[in-house]
Amino acid sequence: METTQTLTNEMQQVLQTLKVDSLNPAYSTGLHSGSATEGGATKEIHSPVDGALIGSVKMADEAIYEKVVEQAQKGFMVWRKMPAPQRGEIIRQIGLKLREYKEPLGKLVTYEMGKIYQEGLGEVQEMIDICDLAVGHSRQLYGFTMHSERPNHRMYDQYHPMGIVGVISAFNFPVAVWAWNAMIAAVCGNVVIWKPSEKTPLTGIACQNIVAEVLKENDLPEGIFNLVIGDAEIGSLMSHDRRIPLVSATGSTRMGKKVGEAVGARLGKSLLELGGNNAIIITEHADMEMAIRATVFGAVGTCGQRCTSTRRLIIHESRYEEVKERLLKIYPSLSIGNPLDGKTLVGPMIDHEAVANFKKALQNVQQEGGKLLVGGEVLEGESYASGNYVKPAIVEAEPQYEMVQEETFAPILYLLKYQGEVEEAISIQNNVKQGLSSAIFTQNLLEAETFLSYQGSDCGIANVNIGTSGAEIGGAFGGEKDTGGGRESGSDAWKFYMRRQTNTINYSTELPLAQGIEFNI
Ligand code: UN1
Repeated sequence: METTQTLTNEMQQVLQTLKVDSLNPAYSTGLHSGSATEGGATKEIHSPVDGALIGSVKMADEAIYEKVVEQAQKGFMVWRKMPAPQRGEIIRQIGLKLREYKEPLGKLVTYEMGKIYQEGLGEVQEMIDICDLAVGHSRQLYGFTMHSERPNHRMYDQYHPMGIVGVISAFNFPVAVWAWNAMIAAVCGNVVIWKPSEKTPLTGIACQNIVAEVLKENDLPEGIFNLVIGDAEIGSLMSHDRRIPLVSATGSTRMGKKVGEAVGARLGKSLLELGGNNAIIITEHADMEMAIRATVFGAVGTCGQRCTSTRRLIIHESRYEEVKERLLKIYPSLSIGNPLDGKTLVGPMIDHEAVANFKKALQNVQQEGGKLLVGGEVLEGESYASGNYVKPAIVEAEPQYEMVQEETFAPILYLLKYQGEVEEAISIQNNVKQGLSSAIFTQNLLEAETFLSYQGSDCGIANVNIGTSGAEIGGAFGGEKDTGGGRESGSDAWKFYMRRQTNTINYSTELPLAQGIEFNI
């Protein structure tokens, strides 16, 4: 971002409240004992909102990374000894602290990432919600008891902490996705090393400070939650590091494959939440009002930069013209601009590279035969000086187009037509490499249940009369195929963060063998 403005008073205040003194390299690595001479290159962070320089961070090098891992190992020795309900108490306090800081943190998310303030607040709320869920888990890390086939034997399974959990997160949910992983991992007795996106490290520093306050108030070591700001090199060190038994990574399929391969090669565990190519099906029995609202939120919310964003709209031919007409009325009236302004619905994209990808995808799809119906322009003028503001686009396309098959992380909605029964729409929806989120709008029970059945959507998330984005934290979140197969957040996702052990205890004076085997010596 070439346009560097000075920080507004409001933002200076926010940074102060969150104690984000990013120019202090110690904070940038999460090591409060660090010194200014340590670390690699310095990276400037500019806001996508106005191009202003928000701060500079030191990128970690291998030496810093080593220090962070050592710190985490020490933290684990303390943390794993605490009974889970006591760990839950610490997470309860983190949830309270997040409530206190909800507004400044939400604002910083908006300013550093570009999503509208309502969504920035929503993201912090997601963190608070996951803390509450983790507190509940702290007394419910249940295993089963089984009946042994041998007399006077007892059998059960239990869950133990694993050690260090590595979290690699993306720019688009700079804080919530860390919290999903970190709070669940921590309540299970693990410590966390977090590598936030290098595009949004300042919100990472803010979270680190919030958590550090709670740890300090409870006389706990800071190595329980660790931060390491670095580039792909650090991600690679984490993926190859046997001291990190579980790496959870969110981002592109390309990145996830690298992480998965490296972690798999050492037979570690990886939890991958990667690209989506999410579709909404609008059937002939849809409530159009609801379908349109969900579509617009899904397609332009977060400027099309959610992994759950709606990218494809699969419409029954009988409703196609109606949908098109309604969308073409709404799109030109979307307020695009400063995401801190309460009236704005669409903020900027994260950076110039994202804008270039948006333009390129539109160019490519038109070459394939797609028809651009609305949007696609990059906005110019003083209010858009960062150069990151675009008009969300709608393109009439065919399901098999290369661009339609790909995830472009941008506000582009492809309109696709289907004929006949709902099975036809489901087949179009499933016929992509990704498998994260999906939705159907219908008032017809048969269509809805078919969509949810084994022959329905092949995605990790399948919704009826709800859009593709905006999942609650209570469910397990993730998807199939190129989305990576991981599940994080709610339901029983916590089990993946623990080491499972089966225990059999013999309280007899005999030593019977299972399966009735006789072995007399
Ligand atoms: C993401 O985009 O990586 O379901 C996560 C949603 C949000 C999370 C998205 N709760 O849209």
